[in-house]
Amino acid sequence: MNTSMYINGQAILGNGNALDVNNPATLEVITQVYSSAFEQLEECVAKAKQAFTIWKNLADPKIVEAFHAIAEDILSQKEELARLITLEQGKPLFLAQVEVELTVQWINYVAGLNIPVEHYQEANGKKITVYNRPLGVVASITPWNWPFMIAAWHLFPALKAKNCVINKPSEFTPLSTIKLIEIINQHLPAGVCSLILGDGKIGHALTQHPDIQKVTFTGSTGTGQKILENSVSTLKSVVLELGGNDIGIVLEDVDIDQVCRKVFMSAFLNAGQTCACLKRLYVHEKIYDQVIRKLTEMINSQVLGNGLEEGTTFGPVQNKLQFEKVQAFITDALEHGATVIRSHQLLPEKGYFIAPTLVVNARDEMEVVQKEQFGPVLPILSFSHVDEVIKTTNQSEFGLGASVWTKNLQKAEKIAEQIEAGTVWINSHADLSPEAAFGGWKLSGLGYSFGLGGLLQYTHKQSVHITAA
Ligand code: TXE
Repeated sequence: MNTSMYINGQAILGNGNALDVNNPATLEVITQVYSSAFEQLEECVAKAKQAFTIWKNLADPKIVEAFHAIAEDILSQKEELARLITLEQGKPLFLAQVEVELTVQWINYVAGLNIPVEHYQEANGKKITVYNRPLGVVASITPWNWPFMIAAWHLFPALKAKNCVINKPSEFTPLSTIKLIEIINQHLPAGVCSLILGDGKIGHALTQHPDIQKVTFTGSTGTGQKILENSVSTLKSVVLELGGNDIGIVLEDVDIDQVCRKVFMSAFLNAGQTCACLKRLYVHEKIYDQVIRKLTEMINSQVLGNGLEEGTTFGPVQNKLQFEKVQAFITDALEHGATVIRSHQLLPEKGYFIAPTLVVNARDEMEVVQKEQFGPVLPILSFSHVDEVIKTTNQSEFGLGASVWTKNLQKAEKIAEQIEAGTVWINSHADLSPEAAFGGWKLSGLGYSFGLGGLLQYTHKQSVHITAA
């Protein structure tokens, strides 16, 4: 199993301390990876800086060709990659396969984007051309929930804009990212895409480095704030995709069965460990009981287990900290008088398994409603007037996403307009598109990913004013 970091295109082992990589479904140690030593980080940045002098001048068709070749290689290794994702992350194999497929879709989409050039002509004859130039070396810090796909979300736009990139994956799930960087390095020049390994300490050193021009980060709000603080002395720009507490608002006119199926998927996708998951559900009081009944059926139909075993539909939570955090939310809700409905499946003996859980009669002041649970627990509240729910939505410190569920699309669009969040879905949730801007308002983030706007986050503007001599 490859446990190397990548400096200047070379696979080498870290000189720092050894970190266990665990299988969250069995608690077995899969392997150990060695953290990068600080001298290795220095070397990595220096080599990336050197590689940038060549990469920034490469013709775009060559980059496009390389991206398509990388995408093909990934697709041809889909099974092996998906198994690796399941092994370290815990999600069922079919979902890990989807993660690989979506990654390929995203890479091909980014390959097709063109960086625009603007032209202006002034009355006095002066011409102005506005370019989007690459930044230099970009640092990417990725989390453990969708380790393979989120790494690609960071790397490919930055590379397409002709930057060099250094990624640091989560210490909990480095293996699939190592494989991704290995494949990328088979197609790109040395030093263009590098990898360092380790925990937050090496992440901190990377994001603080004076030769890093930009940091792209997906993870917790607290770490995002530290990265932002780190960017001040060198005025680095940042893209921060942070936590959320996405609301779903279900109006009384919906087809309950259909909506519950989709709500279930959007709330419990990846055992609820997705920033854009639906995290609290507000249901009109007239259909509240019916929705609870249907969602109870849905949680009871899940097959919990090791994602590598056939038939598993629901995996464990990825790590111990997250496991304890989610359990604490359930305890708090019970202590505050909520009714908790857990799927009636027996839990596997080992592993960070939490049965999919509904918190019924939840109230706004409960922690599981106020905070991001990032796990398989959905609080469900009832409402009588939608205006109250819009007010509650906007009181949140987060502003990542929200959804409105109704047959009345006109009404839904009016509600969307009032919601303070980067994305509002109508009759779906968490279904992202490579074309549409994705980013959070308030404590959910800074900057945007995806689409041309996401690509341009990895560029500087340069205006060239040309006056005839
Ligand atoms: O995230 P961290 P954690 C949320 C979710 C979860 C919580 C905590 O609510 O419960 O965050 O998860 C690296 N400088 N999300 O503690 O610490 C770290 O090594 C630079 C939302 O695991 O933010 C890892 O690579 N880097 C989310 C990455 O940051 C540092 C996905 C993320 O870890 C660092 C995951 C530092 N000082 C959790 N400290 C989403 N938005 O999708 C840590 N890291």
